[in-house]
Amino acid sequence: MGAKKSRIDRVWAREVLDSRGNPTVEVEIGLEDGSHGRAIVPSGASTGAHEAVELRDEDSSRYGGKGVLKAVANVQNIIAPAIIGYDAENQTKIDRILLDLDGTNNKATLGANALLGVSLATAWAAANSARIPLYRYLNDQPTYVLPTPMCNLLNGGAHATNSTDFQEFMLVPVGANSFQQGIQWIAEIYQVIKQILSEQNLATTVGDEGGFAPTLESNQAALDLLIEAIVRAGKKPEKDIAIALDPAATEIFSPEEMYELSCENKILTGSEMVNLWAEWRSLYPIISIEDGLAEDDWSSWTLLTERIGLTTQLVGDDLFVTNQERLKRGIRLGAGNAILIKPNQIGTLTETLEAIKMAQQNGFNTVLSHRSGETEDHTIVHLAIATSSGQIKTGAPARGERTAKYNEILRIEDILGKNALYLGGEPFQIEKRN
Ligand code: 2PG
Ligand code: MG
Repeated sequence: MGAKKSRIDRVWAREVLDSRGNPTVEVEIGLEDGSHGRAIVPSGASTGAHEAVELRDEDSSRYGGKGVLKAVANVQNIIAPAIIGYDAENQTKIDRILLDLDGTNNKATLGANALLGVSLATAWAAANSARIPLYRYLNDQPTYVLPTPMCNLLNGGAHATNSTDFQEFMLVPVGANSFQQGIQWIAEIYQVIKQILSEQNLATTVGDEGGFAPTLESNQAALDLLIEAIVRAGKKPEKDIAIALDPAATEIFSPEEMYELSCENKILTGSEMVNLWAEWRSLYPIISIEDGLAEDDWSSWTLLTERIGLTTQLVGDDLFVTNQERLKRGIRLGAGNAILIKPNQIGTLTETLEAIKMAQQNGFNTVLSHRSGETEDHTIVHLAIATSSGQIKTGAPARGERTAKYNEILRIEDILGKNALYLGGEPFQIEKRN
């Protein structure tokens, strides 16, 4: 224990609400010098089987069993006494204590929601104590790469009922000169999509991540709708705006190991899914496909990577779950070429940063990501910038919990001025590997 002013002297947790109206964990950490850090933990819907455990109360008398009072109590009764007195600047030590207290690989004892809230609030407290933004506290450099956003315009799958089988149809402002210009383009296209949907008498209601969720005749119709909107907004598909997908294929993978496209009445094998992605890739300006295959369908992942992996970013979300062991396996098998990074899939900031490092050292692209259940917390923005990830996935350019992230990037871009770099489509390029 150091004699520093950044010693932790208060740890508090409470139950707050996420964007779906479900409870989640908020943690506050106070330091001896009066500095303070706060973090709120997000929550997924299309969660991977290999993710760290999100501890829920399972008490049906509150929030349909989704309460997080046990996780809150774990922070206050078990974690707080163990970390009070330690220096918040020693993130790896704090995270080590958390891991040891939990004692499991999947954070089942205390809950990844309890651990992550403490881990991130510690980092915020330390950054606030140093009076610098979190991204600079994590990595002090003269210039920073702002993340190019993958913005979710059409929601389907587990994030919206009666919609497409595939979960996310996203747009990427690859040709913009700045983040500000990129997000402006996307927000303009968002309004155009709304207009097209009204003209066609389709629903303009939105899904969990703020994208529209119309009932369309096929999954491919969503791509055609995006292209029409890009063009109507006066932008060029591919050159200005590219498409990125997250079909979240684990969600449509049956126990018989088949992919069920119920909106089209089709059932496909792994290799037929690979063919579908290769075909779509040749017809549309798709630069990134996340979870195009299920979380344990490793052989199809390798096949897909061999087929289109040199020209297309193939992102493992449920496949890798921000977990270094699974990422190692992917690197070894040539399964995918990028990793989605969701801190709550693994549970601590240190492990999150290590997963990013491992990916980057092995030529895998890294994408910081929100969850479908989000809050005003914008920590992922700072992580994307600190790690030069160059990419972020954080939903539609609408709804407060999504714009909280975009607005934070706009703020940082404004403050950094010429020291903020926006690289457009460059971070999506695939590093040549032997
Ligand atoms: C995903 C995420 C976020 P969820 O699949 O990538 O978009 O969804 O948080 O529901 O897992
Ligand atoms: Mg995903």
